[in-house]
Amino acid sequence: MPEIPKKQKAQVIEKTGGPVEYKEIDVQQPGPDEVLVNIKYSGVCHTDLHAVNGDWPLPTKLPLVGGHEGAGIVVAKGNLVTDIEIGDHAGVKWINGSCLACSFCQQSDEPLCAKALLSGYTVDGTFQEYCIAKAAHVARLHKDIPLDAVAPVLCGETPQSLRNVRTGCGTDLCVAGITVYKGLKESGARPGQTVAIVGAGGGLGSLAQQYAKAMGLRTIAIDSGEEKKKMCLEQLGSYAFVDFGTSQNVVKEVQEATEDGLGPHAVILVAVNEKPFQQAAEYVRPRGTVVCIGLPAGAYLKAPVFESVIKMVTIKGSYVGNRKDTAEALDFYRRGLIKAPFKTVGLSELQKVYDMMHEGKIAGRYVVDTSK
Ligand code: 8ID
Ligand code: ZN
Ligand code: ZN
Repeated sequence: MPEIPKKQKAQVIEKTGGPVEYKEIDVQQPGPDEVLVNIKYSGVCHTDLHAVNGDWPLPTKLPLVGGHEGAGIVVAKGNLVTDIEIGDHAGVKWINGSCLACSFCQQSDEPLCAKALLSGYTVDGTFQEYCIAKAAHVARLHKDIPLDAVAPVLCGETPQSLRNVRTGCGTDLCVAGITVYKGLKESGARPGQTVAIVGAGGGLGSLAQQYAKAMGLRTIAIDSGEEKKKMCLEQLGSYAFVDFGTSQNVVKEVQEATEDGLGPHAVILVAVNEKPFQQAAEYVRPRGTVVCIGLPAGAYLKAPVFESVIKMVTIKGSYVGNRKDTAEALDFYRRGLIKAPFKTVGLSELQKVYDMMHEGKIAGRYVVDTSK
């Protein structure tokens, strides 16, 4: 049996608006249907920053330990848990648990469950060394996804350490991949078709390009700045980049980037800004689908009725993924198809990551090492 300490380090939000505080808290015991996961690495998602800022019309628990993209090792389990063992590798994701009995859960739409527990939002999440999750919902990470081998080059505590880049995909990142994989499936785009990824330079966007490529889709990346452009075109497989910061006409440029000028077959919106949500229906191809995933604060969808009707456009939301989507998304990673750039820092440096994220300065994803 692994030794479980009574105390651990965690990043805690005491009040909405932050800041996060790096401090010592108690390690919790798992309930009968739960596991305790020793989190090794956790991805930092813009959702975590929305939680700190209180951006959404859904209150968080307080005090709160954020984080929902954690990868680690099961160290304890409740007596009802039979299909996951101590020592198994597991991922703690946004849907921490659900009732498994309501009409949505029965049909594998557990993200829609009214009783769903949300990691790092309504229950404590992965920005701590030991995290609790419902056993039914933890992602099963195959042992041939070695947690240590995906561990990025360990960094010091100086700001320079924030520049250590490693390309690959930690298991933590693949937990983030579920959302974009699901969104691509929801788009209905078929191999050979073109998908615009809006917010392509961010965490979800960079994974979306890799999943799209693995699914046989062609991608147009939309974001801003030279660093993100280079990453999208040279590392992530997009064949075109539209810079929303310098473009005189994003709608026109996106359409012109498609072979026949009619626009992409689908649009995956992962930006944290309202404007692109209002442009997508204009440049999507007739019969095309706009999939909304990003959750900018207080934003509204707006689309021209005339064009949406005569182009027969579909506009829909997509919210994380179910347990099967999780297993499928992880399988893409296991087969070596998903490589998105990320940088690793200690959990103690989380506030710095949030500050950079707030300024839109992060190309790809940051991952925190809970031991530092
Ligand atoms: O299930 C879901 N629907 C789900 C799951 C996980 C995350 C939704 N999300 C939401 C997050 O809460 C967040 O609102 O997806 C959004 C994106 O999360 P992220 O990828 O973690 O954010 P990021 O790394 O900050 O990337 C956002 C990118 O958007 C770009 C930025 O430059 C950045 O690279 N962007 C912005 I801000 N405005 C843009 C614009 N007008 C834009 N890109 C294109 N056009
Ligand atoms: Zn996330
Ligand atoms: Zn339910």
